[in-house]
Order: sequence, then C-alpha cells, then structure tokens
Amino acid sequence: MKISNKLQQWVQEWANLCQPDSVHWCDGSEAENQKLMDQMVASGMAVRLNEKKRPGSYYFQSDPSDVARVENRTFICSARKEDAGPTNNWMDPAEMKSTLRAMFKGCMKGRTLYVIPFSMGPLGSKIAHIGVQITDSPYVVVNMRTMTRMGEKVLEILGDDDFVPCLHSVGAPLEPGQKDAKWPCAPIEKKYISHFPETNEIWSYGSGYGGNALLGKKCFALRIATNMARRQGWMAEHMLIMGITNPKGVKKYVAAAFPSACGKTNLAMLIPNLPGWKVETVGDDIAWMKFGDDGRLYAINPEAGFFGVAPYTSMETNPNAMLSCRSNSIFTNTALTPDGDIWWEGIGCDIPEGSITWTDEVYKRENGKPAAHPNARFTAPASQCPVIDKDWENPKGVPISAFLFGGRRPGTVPLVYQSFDWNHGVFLGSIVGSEVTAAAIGLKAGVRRDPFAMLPFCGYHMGDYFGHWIHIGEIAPDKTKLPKIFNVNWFRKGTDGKFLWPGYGDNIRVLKWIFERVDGNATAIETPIGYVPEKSSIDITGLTGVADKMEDILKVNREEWLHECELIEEHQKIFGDRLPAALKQQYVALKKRLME
Ligand code: SAT
Ligand code: MN
Repeated sequence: MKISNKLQQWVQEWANLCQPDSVHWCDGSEAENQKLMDQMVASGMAVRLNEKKRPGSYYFQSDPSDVARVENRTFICSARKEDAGPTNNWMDPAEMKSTLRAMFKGCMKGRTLYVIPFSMGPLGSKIAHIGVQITDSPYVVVNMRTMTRMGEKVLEILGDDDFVPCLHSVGAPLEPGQKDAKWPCAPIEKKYISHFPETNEIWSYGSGYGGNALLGKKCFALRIATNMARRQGWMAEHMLIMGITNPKGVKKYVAAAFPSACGKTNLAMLIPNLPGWKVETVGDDIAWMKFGDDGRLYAINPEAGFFGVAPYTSMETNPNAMLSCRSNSIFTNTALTPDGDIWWEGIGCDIPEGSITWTDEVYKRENGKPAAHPNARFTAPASQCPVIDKDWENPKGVPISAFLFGGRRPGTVPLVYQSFDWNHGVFLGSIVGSEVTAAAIGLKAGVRRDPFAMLPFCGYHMGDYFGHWIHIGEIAPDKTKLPKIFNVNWFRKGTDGKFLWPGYGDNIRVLKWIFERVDGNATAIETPIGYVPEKSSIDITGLTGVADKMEDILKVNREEWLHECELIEEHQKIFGDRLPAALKQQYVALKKRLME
C-alpha cells in the first residue's frame, strides 16, 4: 500500500508527540474489527451481546462524565474572533494549538495510536471528501468503521491528495502497569473539541463519546465542511435526505432540517399511512450538496451509518431504525438485559428483571433513575435499514426537489407552509426554533431559535452562513430548478393542550401536499407568512377526528404572528451587521404583509 509522504509525515509527527506504545494503520477489514472487539471484551470495556438475539453486536458503558457532545468545550478557532460569530466559542488558533500541544504530549502512553483513513461520502464521489483520523480509542475505530467508509480502499483513492487531518485522544495516558479505566477520558475542563476552519484541521482531546470523538460526523461533515462549502460554492447541512414515491411511481427527494427532539430520524424512515406512497432513506443526519451538470442540486449522505438516540425508539415509533440495529451494531449507554440483549426506556416492553443500567448497577424501579441514559445511542450500518434508498451510495447523489424546515411549535406556526421564493425560504430556515419550557433547559422559557438546526454545527459566523444560503440562490445555474422551501410543524397543540395533528406515519399527508406543490398540482392560499394549504388540499382520507381540527391546524393568526415578529427582530439582532440585508428585508416585508 502506497501512502503519501504528507500523510506519513503527519502521522509520524503526532506519534512523536503523543508517544503511543505502537501505531496501527487501520485497513477496515472484518478481521481487524473482530480483533479490536475481542480485545475490548477481554479488557472489560465491551460486552459481546447474545449472538441469537443481537448477532455481531456489542455493548459499551461510558464514563458518567462523558455522555454527550460538550458544546461549552467546542471551539471554532478562526484567525479572527469575529469570524467565529456570536453562536460559537472562540479561541485564538495559535493559543489553542499551544495549549493542546502541551496536553497531547505523551497523552497516548500505554496505548495504541490508530490511523483511520475515511471517506465522507461514497468512495470516489465528486461530492465526497477524505479525512484521516488519529485516535487512541479502539471504540472510536469500530464506530468509525460503521459510520464512514474506512480503511485501505480510502488510501488508494486519496493518493497524494489533501485530506482533512483529524486528531483525537481520550486524554488518559497510562503509567507502566497502570490498569486502564473501562472508559478512559479526561475531566470536563480538560476536554477540547477544536476546529481550525482556515486550515481544515480538527483537534479533539479528552472525550470518547459520539460527536466529540467520531470526528467525521459533526466536526468534519458540518463544522469544517461548512467552511469548505462556503469557499467552494456548495452546501453542508444538518439535514436528513429521503426519497418519496407516489402511487404512480414518480419519485422525488427532499432534505429536511429540524432541531433535536423533533423526530428527524423517525421522519427519515417514515412508514406512510397513505396507500401506494413509499418513503426511502438516503440519510438521517447530514447532507452535502452540489449543483449537477443539469443545474439541479444533488445531495449525498456523507455517512455510512446511523448514530441514533436509542430511548423511545421502538417498533411503534420507528420500526426501520429498530430493524437497522438488529445486528452488527454497537450500543452505548443503554441498559443490558440478563440474557445479553439491550433495553431502553420506550423500547416497547418492560425492563427484564435483573437488567444492568448504563451506570452498571442492577436496575431497581424504586431508585427512580432511568436504566438507559437519555442520550444512549445505537451505531448501525445504514445498509441494514429496510428502506434504504437504492441510490443512497450513488456517487452522483440524488436530486433535491424540496427543503423542509421545522421545530416544535405548540402555537402560531401552521402544519405546513411554502415560502414565496428562495430568499423567503432562507428566512424560514434562519428562524427555525422550538418552544421550550423553563425546566427543560434551565433557561428562559420561549422559542429557542436554532437556525437551520445548525446552531452547534456551523463552523463560522452564522450571519455569513445565512449569506451563503442567499448566495447559493444567486449562483444557481438554473433558478427554476432550485429546491422549493417549506416549513412544517407537527407539534401544534389545541386549547386542550393536546397535539392537533396525529404525526408519525400520517406526516406523509403533508409530504404529499409538498410533493404536489413541487409539481404545481396542489392548491394553496397566499397568506402573509407564505402559501398555506387549503383545508381540502391535505389528504385526510381514513383519519378520524381530524377534519374538524384542520382549521386550527392550518390557521395563520395575525396577532400571534405580530408577536412572532417581535421575537424574530430580537433574534436577528444577534447577527449584527453580518445579517444579510436580504433577510432584514424579509422581516420587514413579513411585518408589512401582516399589518396590511
Ligand atoms: O454525538 S453526536 O454529535 O454524534 C449526535 C448529536 O449530539 O447530535
Ligand atoms: Mn444531528
């Protein structure tokens, strides 16, 4: 295997500093994966699950201090502070590098340094990009093998080309003879998830969990990729990608962005409640998009697996996710049953007597603590999803017909509406948010804005990112072929505090309207906020008790929207003079339409 000098030198430089016991170049093979799993089982870090119940699958418990992404320890180290913007933590790149170099020195003592060449996106796709991660965590290696295309074949494609260097250590060197922790990591104040956007580098120290450690995901595919996309004229978005086929066999792809806890993975794998309609999954989390030769926008899923939240995933809420992790999967911080399977809250059955919690105790109901951590995860190969799209690995990507935005909005926002045009659609993306109660996040209750669902993932000034969206509309080779933009809200509540819309598989009814709007075949009413369906144009055949509610589900109330305008004005102020004039104009125009 020929490895470029650049890559060899980079690995050597870090091996010299980190001082691992050995260096292992990952080939991505089944044998290598098995060896690592066997080692982790032997050391007590992993449990092999029951081969009859969960073939080829493994169970892990993290350290209780290392259970999720750490946003307050995540940094965008642009040369100038103002380029990181008001929504990111910033540190001077030279200062960060000198702090971290001191921490990386000797940090892999007693461990193996693994080199993971990986492709984000189908191998050889023009939309894909290659990264190489250095890590001292075998858990990271086996997860990266599922979440990305990893190993030797990537090096072949890479040749002498540039790659995104991703440096990672759990930050827990071992003294000679020291027994390793079950889940080594550093304390919170020593965790640093650092990005250097001008040089496309990622340095992550101290955490072994999820997006802090699997650097292809949020760090590369969003925070660094947003910067690459801005420089190169493409898009890196926190979006699911799905194919929708109507009963006539016509297929369209849509991409959708939602803040967390809005059922994004469920929507990506939806089982339609309308006869003849079909949904297929291309991706559940991230979309990379470029214009194709035909002027349309093409999307790939840069990932190869799902890193999904386990709790409340069940055969009822998301059978396709359950089936995806039926085998060859990794479970982290779920509960472990006595017969060697996994369990979590909301899985659809009672917890078996004698199950072990994510904190490794025998579960007792009277303790009042959940058995699985709320952010417990499954890592499952996307290829195992029963509704994976036949083109999910097509290097060309799939052509996108519509973008959907949405949040959890109990009031104000109708079930669905369409933007008047591209810039108005960008405005809709920029005001995405979910209503939160004070208790939920320990902050002021109200609408928590999460523009484009990118708040923790945009690798530069969010105002400039809005500007990039506007710019994409301007550079589109054929503006008539740009995706149409919609906002959806499954979460509107009635005066009784209950959800008005049934949601889940019935969301296909909304997707149907969107599908037909894209074709120009569904009717809509022009309102001050955008095009809202006529009551009769949402297909509710077979649904009981919904017809009477359609008025409330779709209504646009001027008073509520004028109040919303006040909130939008506040929100826009955050971006100062980097708020694109086009979005200020959208706000002014909305207010004017509401007052007419
Ligand atoms: O931990 S991940 O970043 O992969 C998932 C998430 O927190 O959104
Ligand atoms: Mn996500």
